[in-house]
Amino acid sequence: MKQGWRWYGDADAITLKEIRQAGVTDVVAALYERKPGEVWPVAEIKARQKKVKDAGMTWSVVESVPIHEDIKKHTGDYLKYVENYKKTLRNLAKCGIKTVCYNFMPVLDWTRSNLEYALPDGSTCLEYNEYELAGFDLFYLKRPGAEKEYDKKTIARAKKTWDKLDKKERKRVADAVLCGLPGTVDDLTPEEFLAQLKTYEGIDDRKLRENMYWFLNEISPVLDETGVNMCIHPDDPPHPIFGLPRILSNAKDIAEMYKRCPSKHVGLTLCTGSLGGDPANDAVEIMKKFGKRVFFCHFRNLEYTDDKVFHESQCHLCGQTNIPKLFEEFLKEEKRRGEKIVVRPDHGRLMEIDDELAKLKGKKCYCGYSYGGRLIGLAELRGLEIGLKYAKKGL
Ligand code: DNO
Repeated sequence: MKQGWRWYGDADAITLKEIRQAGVTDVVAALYERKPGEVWPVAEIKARQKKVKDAGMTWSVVESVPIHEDIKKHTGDYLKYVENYKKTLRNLAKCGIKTVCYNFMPVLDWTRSNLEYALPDGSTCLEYNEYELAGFDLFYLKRPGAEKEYDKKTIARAKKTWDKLDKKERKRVADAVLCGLPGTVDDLTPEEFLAQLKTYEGIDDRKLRENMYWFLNEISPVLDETGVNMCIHPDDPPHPIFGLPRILSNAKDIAEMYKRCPSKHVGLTLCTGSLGGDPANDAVEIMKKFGKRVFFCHFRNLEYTDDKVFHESQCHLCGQTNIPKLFEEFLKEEKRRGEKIVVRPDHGRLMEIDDELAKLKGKKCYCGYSYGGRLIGLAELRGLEIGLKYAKKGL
């Protein structure tokens, strides 16, 4: 694997020097200051690239070039935004950056209910509790029509869960959804969120899929011409939320996308944590079946504490997904291709060392993007790779 690490630019509490000392060769970054739909100018890409290069690493993966909501909805100025997207892809290719991660989740990016779930050792991680989310939807947001989308059992459990939360805890859930996570384009008030959800009325699962396939086929000639690989990030959680369709959640969705978008440059970011949000997903099988078009990987793991309630694991290798088995498949694919693939340790626990660093620097790291937790995650992955190669010379 190529050892990757997500860097949030100058705003990031973690410096490039610290990243390099973690063993990283490949930085995953974006022009965060550019809004969805804008063209990324070559000069700005080059400036960011130079910073990474001067620190002894390569900026090889973009995460993300966000897709404008008009493209997802196929309305408004979508044609202009698609042309802009193509220009950005060409500009990135001119600079030699040929791996682009993105997602096609409407309105929200990844979603959690608790950003500070405490583990027994006092470190914290991110948690997803379906019942807290449903409680927020039904009793706080009071989204019109929401009660029709949950079954009776879920509503009863969501009510029980929500009734138990005090005011502060309810706000914790609301903030986590509306403004807590990196990737979220804009922080939203409940009113703004409801208004955005309304703009998706009439866009059902099938329509959103067709819009995505249209977009990918529209940019495919540029991908074929430049060699840029587009790798979609799976939905997180991998099922519809707040009445919004989610269309890249499992093997069936990936198969349909591959079939409908035949360019070999239309591929996948294999994110084990996102896929693990549905226990029916088997990431090892997904790697086996779709590996040829996996261009980038996020490795992490989940632990379930209840039905539909999970948090990120203490160890990147242990939990819901069999990462060692998956890594074997990953190494086979690298061997087949004759090329290494960038992997980044996705998310990490917030540890004592991170609190100390934040005090020293006066800068907090982004949720999930701590130094301590990811340092351990990357070291575990590195150890696994060396161990597997040592044990199986054939890999
Ligand atoms: C969360 C990330 C996502 C991801 C985007 C890609 O940690 O994996 O925010 O970057 O969905 O577009």
